[in-house]
Amino acid sequence: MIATVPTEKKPDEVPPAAAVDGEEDEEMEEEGAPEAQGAGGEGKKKKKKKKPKKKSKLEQTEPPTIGLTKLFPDGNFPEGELQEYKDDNSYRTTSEEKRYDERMAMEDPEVTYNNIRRAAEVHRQVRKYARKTIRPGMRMLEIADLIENGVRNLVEENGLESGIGFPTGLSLNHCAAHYSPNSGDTIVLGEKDVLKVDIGVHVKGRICDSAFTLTFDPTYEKLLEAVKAATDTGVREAGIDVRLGELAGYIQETMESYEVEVNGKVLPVKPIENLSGHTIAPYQIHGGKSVLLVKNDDPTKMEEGEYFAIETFGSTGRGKVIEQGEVSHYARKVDAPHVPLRLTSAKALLKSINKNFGTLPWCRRYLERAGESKYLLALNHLVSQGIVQDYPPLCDVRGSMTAQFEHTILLRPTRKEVVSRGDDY
Ligand code: 57R
Ligand code: CO
Repeated sequence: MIATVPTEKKPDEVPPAAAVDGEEDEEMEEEGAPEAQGAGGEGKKKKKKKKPKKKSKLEQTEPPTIGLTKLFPDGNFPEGELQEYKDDNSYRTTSEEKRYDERMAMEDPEVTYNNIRRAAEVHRQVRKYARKTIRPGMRMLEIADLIENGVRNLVEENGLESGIGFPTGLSLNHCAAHYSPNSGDTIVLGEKDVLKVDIGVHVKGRICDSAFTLTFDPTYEKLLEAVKAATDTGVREAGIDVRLGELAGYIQETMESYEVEVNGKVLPVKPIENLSGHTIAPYQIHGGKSVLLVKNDDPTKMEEGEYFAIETFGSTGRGKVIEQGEVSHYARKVDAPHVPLRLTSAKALLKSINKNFGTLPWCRRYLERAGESKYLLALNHLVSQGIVQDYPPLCDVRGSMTAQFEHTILLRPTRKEVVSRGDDY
C-alpha cells in the first residue's frame, strides 16, 4: 500500500523507490568462482540455475504501522507535484542562481524540503488507509483514533521533533472546520453525511496541512467536484508575487461556476466568505497571511520560500460560517502575553501545554493523552487570559452542506511544489 506521487519526473530526479508491489528483483548471482576459460571454449562454464537473491522489500502494513524512515532509509522523501511559475517568474525554472539557492536550501537542515516531504508522505499513506476504511456506522472517536494512530506510527512521533500537526478535523455536513470529537462523543457517521477530513502532520515543526471530503451517497458529488476544482485553481494560480486578493478571485470564479441539484432543487455552490487558506510557519499553523475565497483588494503578495495551505470551502447554504457547538480545538498564542496566573492549576496546565505542544494546535483528547484530567476550569482560565486561543467549530446554516479540499504548497526559488499531492486528490 504505497502511494506514488504523479510528478513530471526528470530521469535524474526519481525518488528512492519505496517497496513497490513486492516483485523480486532478479538480481542474478553467479554461484562459485568462474572456471579458467579453455582455448577451444571447451570447459565452457555450465550455467548453474540462477537463484534469485532474496531482497527484503519493506511494505507498509494495514493498518499503517511502519515508520517512514524505515521505508526511505536514505532520508530522501518523494518530491511533490512540480508546477512552473508563470509570466515574469517563469525564468526561475532554468535560472542558475535560483537552482543554486535551492541546492543550498536542501543542505540546510532548517530549510531542507525533506522535513515537509516526509510529513507529506505520512499524510498520503494515512489518508489512503482512512479513505478505504472510514464507513457509515463508525463513531467519530473511532475514526479519529485510526487516523491519529497511523500518523503517530508513520511519523515516528517524538515529542516536538515529529508528530501530529493539529487536531484531526472531522467536521460534518453544515459544519466546515474545527470540529474533532472530545472524549465521550457519541456521534456516529451517517450514510447521508458529508465528512471533511483535515489531517496535520509535522516534522521539526514543518506542518503538512491537507484535507479532503468524503460522502457515501451521490447527492452532493457535484459540491465535492466544485470545491476540488476551486482548490486546484488556487494551487495552479498561486505563485511568487501573486496578490492574495486576486488569487481569491480565481478561486471564487471556479467555485461559482458549479451548482448542485438536491432533491430536484438546483442550488448554487458558494465559496465560504469568512474561511481561508493560510501561510504556515514552523510550529505555527497560521503564519499570518490568509487566502480568502472571495475576490478582494488585499494587495499582499505571495513570496519566495513561503509555505501556503491552499484550501477552499464550498457551501449550499449562506456561504458564511458562525462559531457553533462545543470547543475541541485550541492553540497557545504565539505571542501570548506573560500575565501572572493566579490559578495554580492554570500555571501547571500551561506548563504541560508548553511541554507537549508548544505553539502547535491541540485538542482536549491530546491533553488527556498527555495525562491531564479535570483541566477544563484551568483551560478556560488560560483562554480568558488570552494565553490560549479556542477555535469553536465553524458552521453554516443547519440543513446546508459544506465541502473542503486542501493542499500544502512550497514556493521554491525555481518552481512551485504541491508537496501533499497524491494519486487521490
Ligand atoms: O485551516 C486549533 C487549528 N486555520 C487548526 C487549523 O479559516 C487552523 O478562519 C487553525 O487548530 C487552528 C479562517 N480564516 C479566517 C482567518 C478568515 C479557518 C478555516 C481553515 C483552517 C482550519 C484554519 C482557519 N483558520 N486557521 C488553520
Ligand atoms: Co488549513
